[in-house]
Amino acid sequence: MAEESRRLFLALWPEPALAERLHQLAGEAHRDCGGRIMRRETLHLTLAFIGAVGEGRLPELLETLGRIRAPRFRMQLDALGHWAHNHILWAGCTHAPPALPQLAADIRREVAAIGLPASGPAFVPHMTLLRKAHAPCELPVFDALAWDVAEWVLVESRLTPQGADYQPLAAWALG
Ligand code: 3AM
Repeated sequence: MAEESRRLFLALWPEPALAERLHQLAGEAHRDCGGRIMRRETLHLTLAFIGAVGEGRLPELLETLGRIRAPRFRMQLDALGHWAHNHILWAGCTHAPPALPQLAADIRREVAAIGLPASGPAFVPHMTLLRKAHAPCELPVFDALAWDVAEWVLVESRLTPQGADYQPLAAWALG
């Protein structure tokens, strides 16, 4: 019988209060750009997308990721943007703290080192708020949202007719 596989990625997951604020922003942007509003509980910042991983490789992946050491950091979500190529309306930061791309690079390197595809486009930190969104005429103005990042998570993505359903599988604290 074929081995079960899981569709995996690594991400930062906001606390409910921050997710709520981002969800409100998504609603404001939606008035102008339309598209599909991401559900509050699915909002995240992807660090690396791995894709299908066979069950048998999970222990090795967990052990490898668990060896990564990285500092806590604070991020200011102070920007909204729209990408024409994939019709995403996103929230991000004008100046990402260096620890953020460093964490993403460390993860991608370690995942690649055990022969898994830590692929995806070059790392551009963003949180998808709307999909299939038109280019905005005018983006909502908002006060920067501070995010004290204390952990990162391994998440399973299950594709359903209602959209992706995300299940956290493991979390690692930042030092
Ligand atoms: O964080 P965002 O919303 O930009 O689009 C998927 C989502 O990105 C992306 O991984 C994130 C969590 O699902 N994703 C899905 N399939 C992908 C692939 N084959 C992918 N990223 C790269 N390659």
